[in-house]
Amino acid sequence: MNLEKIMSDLEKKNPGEVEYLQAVREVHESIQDVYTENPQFESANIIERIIEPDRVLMCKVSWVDDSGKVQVNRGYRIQFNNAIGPYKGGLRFHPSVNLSILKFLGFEQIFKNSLTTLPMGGAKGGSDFDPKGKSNAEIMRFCQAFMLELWKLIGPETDIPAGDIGVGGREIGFLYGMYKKLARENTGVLTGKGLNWGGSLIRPEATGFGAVYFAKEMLATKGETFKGKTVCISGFGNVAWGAAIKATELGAKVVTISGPDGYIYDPDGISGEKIDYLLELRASNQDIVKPYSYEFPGAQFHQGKRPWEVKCDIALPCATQNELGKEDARTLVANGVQCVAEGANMPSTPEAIEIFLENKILFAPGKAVNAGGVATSGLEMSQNAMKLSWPLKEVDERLHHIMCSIHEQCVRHGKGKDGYVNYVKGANVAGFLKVANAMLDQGVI
Ligand code: NDP
Ligand code: 2IT
Repeated sequence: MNLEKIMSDLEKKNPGEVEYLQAVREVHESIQDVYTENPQFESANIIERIIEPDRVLMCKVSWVDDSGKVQVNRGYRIQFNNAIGPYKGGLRFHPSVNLSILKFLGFEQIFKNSLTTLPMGGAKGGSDFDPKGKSNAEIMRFCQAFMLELWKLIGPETDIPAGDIGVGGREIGFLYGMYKKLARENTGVLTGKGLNWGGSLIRPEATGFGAVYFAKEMLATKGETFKGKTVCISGFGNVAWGAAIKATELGAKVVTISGPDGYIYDPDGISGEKIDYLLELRASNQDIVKPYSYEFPGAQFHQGKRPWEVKCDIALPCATQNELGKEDARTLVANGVQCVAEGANMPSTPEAIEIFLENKILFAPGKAVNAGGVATSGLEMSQNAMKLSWPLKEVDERLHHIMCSIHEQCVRHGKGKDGYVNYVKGANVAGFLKVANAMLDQGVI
């Protein structure tokens, strides 16, 4: 495989799609050896086939705001690869959403879903719609308008969307309501549904819980645990709050959370009623970072800064892509960080990852660490297919078991001669092999 030729061809075809090219390069660098060891991949041109999405929907979404004005957004669904199961992946609503960001997320999702041990292919979608400051009625009208396009492409055995940035239980509800009406069926077409209408226990907190279960396994390779450790978390959304709760439960102290405008440092720890307070603000569409510092006077708000300057043992980036750069990585290492586990998708830049690996820090990528979210979506699909719901303990145990199994796969494929586990390589190789072999089995389609 000629990596540079593949990358330059890809760049010509997808000019300026920096996030997508970044994600593809990382996977390709990791799989060089297995690609050479398995000439059947080259003969079947697996690389060229895996980096091209099966299809891309890009559509206009028109809706009417509360003042009666017509608004126009762009909607997308990228069905990337369904070699091992129906397309599966979240929807992101954020003004920054574009084709490059969704293609990187869809591409990553292929390997993440493969790691979960469940039969799910990779997809992603969303819109440049900004939910910030919108009323419930506006969010409902937008979701309904988006579903008018989306429903033709998705289905419980075809493509199953879920949440991501800007999409939680409320948005899934509005999307589901419209799908149900159009398709005339009550099925598990979306995951992250409400508990009363087909949702699974633990799904809301699954990504954060799973991330901490994974980090717990990483620490255990060094005989360490969460107990008594200081944890820095970025963001405070779907992923971050579950991570904060579980890390605290395991005896750690979470001292930061963040938003786009800065971060909060609370030396007393962010737990219990403080998390309840943050969740209430979040549910009412309000800014959460600044009000927190007024409500809890021991806490400090650092405008325009990222939490990585705070001394910690464990860092859990849980906000967005490329939010942790080279200088942040240097600072974390200088401050003695032991473990960096990515709750978000691709939050560390390639330069930051290089610094973690050079310094032999326990570092694991999003596609392994945050796979608990989509894995629990897979468990929601199983429950929907069986038309029953599992108790909390059962879902949590299954999630825990899946995260341990992902960790094992990363160690199996990522452990070097010196005993250091390169989780980036391990996750990419393990995720890739399963999909590549399935593609070989199924012929050229
Ligand atoms: P949410 O929208 O619930 O939360 C995102 C958080 O990050 C919010 O606190 C948000 O602040 C903050 N944030 C968003 N954009 C930026 C930015 N540009 N700079 C700084 N902070 C920012 O999203 P999720 O928690 O669902 O997603 C977070 C990450 O986790 C994403 O990378 C997503 O792809 C990934 N992920 C999500 C899963 C899920 O199940 N939801 C599963 C696996 C991965 P504010 O709200 O103030 O804008
Ligand atoms: O990035 C992700 O894995 C998600 N946003 C969750 C996807 C899902 O289908 O649950």
